[in-house]
Amino acid sequence: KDVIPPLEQLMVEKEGYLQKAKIADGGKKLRKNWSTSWIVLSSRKLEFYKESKQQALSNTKTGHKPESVDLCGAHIEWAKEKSSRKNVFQITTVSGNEFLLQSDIDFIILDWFHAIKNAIDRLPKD
Ligand code: I3P
Repeated sequence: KDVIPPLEQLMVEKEGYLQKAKIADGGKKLRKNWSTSWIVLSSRKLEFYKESKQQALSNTKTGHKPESVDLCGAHIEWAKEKSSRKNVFQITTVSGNEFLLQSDIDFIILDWFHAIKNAIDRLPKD
């Protein structure tokens, strides 16, 4: 019998591990706390999983949901001044959530920056 994957999985554009810190929620500043996150980019959203991909997949089956970020109207910019780390960019959502993403490996962070920027630029602004 064929297994039909959920539509979201068919639209995945990029996935991988990055360092992530959420620094604001609904405009309210949060204490910065870096952690490794499994990140999945599809056409209009980013999903952050706290766990490994394997763990994330099995958790999805049990109804556990990742943090989901709506890219419609979102902003992305390099954020050198927001961290002592290298290769940091920030995503700001319409709802006022702010995330920093980081990798020590230059080409990895560049690929992610351009993939997310392209996704945002293709979407309607509101
Ligand atoms: C923070 C922690 C972060 C650091 C942040 C510190 O301390 O060391 O790693 O951010 O710097 O405040 P704590 O764990 O006590 O909250 P970077 O690694 O991005 O520099 P910041 O306050 O200058 O953002």
